[in-house]
Amino acid sequence: MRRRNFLVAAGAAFLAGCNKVDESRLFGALVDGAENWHRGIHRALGMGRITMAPEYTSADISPFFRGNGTTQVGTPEYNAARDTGFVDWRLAITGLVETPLSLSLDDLRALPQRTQITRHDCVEGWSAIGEWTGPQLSEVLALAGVKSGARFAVFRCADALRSGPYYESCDMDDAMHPQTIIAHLLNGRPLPERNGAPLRMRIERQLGYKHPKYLTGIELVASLDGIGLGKGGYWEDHNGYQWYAGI
Ligand SMILES: Nc1nc2c(c(=O)[nH]1)N[C@H]1C(S)=C(S)[C@@H](COP(=O)(O)O)O[C@H]1N2
Ligand SMILES: [Mo]
Repeated sequence: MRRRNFLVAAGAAFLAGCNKVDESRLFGALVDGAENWHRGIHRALGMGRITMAPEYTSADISPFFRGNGTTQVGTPEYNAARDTGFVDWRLAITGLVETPLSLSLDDLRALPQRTQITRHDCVEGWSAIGEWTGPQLSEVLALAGVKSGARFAVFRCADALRSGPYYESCDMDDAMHPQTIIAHLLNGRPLPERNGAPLRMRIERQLGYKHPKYLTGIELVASLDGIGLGKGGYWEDHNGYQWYAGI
């Protein structure tokens, strides 16, 4: 929260010193509410598309990357998939794309890979540093071809919590960000089940709950209205978490 308050303060200072922003726009930003304010400032300061989340060295890697939320999926389908090394696992790319795709782990491993050592921050008050490897989401979306009108990427997961399967979403700035990857390795090894085997998103400019595990599908949509209860994610819908969780 201290960082967020700093961001808001820095944003206000930025706007105050910026004569391109007239007062009506400033007023608009203020009445849009704190979340849009946060998002707007984050983007205005160039912290969305352009800047990178900090990356660390191998010496910084946490000896144990804890699991949080679902740590065992527990369905017969998942257990069967896991026990056969996820050979039949498919990631569906659907929605506002020219060519819907159904990608195997081998398909994803054949794409150019990005490895990044980043810090994961959970709102529950813990952090861990890990090295993640996988293709950039932008690479996969380039294969599928993004249709005009796509504004959000929605992520579908294999685990069901109390109110149904986990899901999340991000805007196209985060979807196309170089550090947004579909990770299949943690610290050079296939993901442990607790950390989302076989695939999980890393959206490094966002808090922990924006990194969906046990990924089965990515859908590009024009609006989040029809997704879950309409707030764009499981915790947003069921626990009032903010959709824009930029750090
Ligand atoms: N499918 C799914 N993804 C999820 C969750 C979950 O319960 N299910 N929990 C989220 C939360 S709150 C956090 S902090 C991180 C935890 O990632 P980890 O288990 O690798 O530590 O995953 C996020 N992604
Ligand atoms: Mo979390």
